[in-house]
Amino acid sequence: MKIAIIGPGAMGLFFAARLQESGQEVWLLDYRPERTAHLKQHALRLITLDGEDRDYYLNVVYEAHAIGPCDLTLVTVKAHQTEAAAAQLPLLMADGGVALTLQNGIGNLETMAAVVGPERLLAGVTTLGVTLLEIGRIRHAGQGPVLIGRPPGALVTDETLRLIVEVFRGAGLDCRETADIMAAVWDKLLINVGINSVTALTRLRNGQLLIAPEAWRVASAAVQEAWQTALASGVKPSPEPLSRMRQVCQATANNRSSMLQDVLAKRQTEIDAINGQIVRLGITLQVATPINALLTDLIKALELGLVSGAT
Ligand code: KPL
Repeated sequence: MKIAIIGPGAMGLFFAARLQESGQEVWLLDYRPERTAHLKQHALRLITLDGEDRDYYLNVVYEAHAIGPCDLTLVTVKAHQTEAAAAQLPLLMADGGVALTLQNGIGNLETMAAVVGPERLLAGVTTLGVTLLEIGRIRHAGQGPVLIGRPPGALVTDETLRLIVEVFRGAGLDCRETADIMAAVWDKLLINVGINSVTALTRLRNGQLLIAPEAWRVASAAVQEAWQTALASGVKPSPEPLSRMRQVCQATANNRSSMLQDVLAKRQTEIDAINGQIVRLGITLQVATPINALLTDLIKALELGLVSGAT
């Protein structure tokens, strides 16, 4: 299968390495020329879960034209870069080709659908842990399934969906098809709503949220608001989001959330696609979301002082 991956962050690089290793033709599309040049000249180093170093020579390009039509296009950019990534889709998606978003937050599908329509889109969610150590160096930090499914409006056939799931499995990943991908997207969103902004503001690691009652209270209140918003919008996430958040904090105790990593690296965060989307939906659906509004404002204020240039 010919696969394009837009976004060589930690996840994009990880999927590129594993899919290429399993025999797929993989192309990475980068939007930063200096990083493209680095990745072209140097091998990607992946530190495996066992602490082993593995090197991969990847096909990295700066222009979608150089890739041409693909069977599958993975979108792994940060949420605020989705619009730019979506603009590349018409060049990358072959007739009958499919695009799969594996991103945090909500709103990414709508941005992609505005360019190529919803019919050939798939959504995915993963709790795989991958950390970007520096350009060209990533660490596989935790196992987790990759769930893939058809969002509303998608007309991707069963055969194509199964083939894509098999391609991920062929790369040694625990990939599963799910009938209600929007519930899975919201399950992850509810966790991110609670953990990401609060850890980014307090600089706590995920596990430390469990021993900081004030921080836990704020995170829980944000999740409760998001849960009400989900129900009002007709989505059916799994019950007991707070106990799931607790489990994720335990399972990833030593990790810094992706938003805390963004703040520490002075990068723009995904606050708009996470707590910000809850606030927007809350306004439309008349659900009060004051804690999410406050967290969004605080992170944006923090970004103003931190983000100095392009991310
Ligand atoms: O997805 C995550 C993130 O950091 O974005 C969690 C699940 C919170 C793990 O750190």
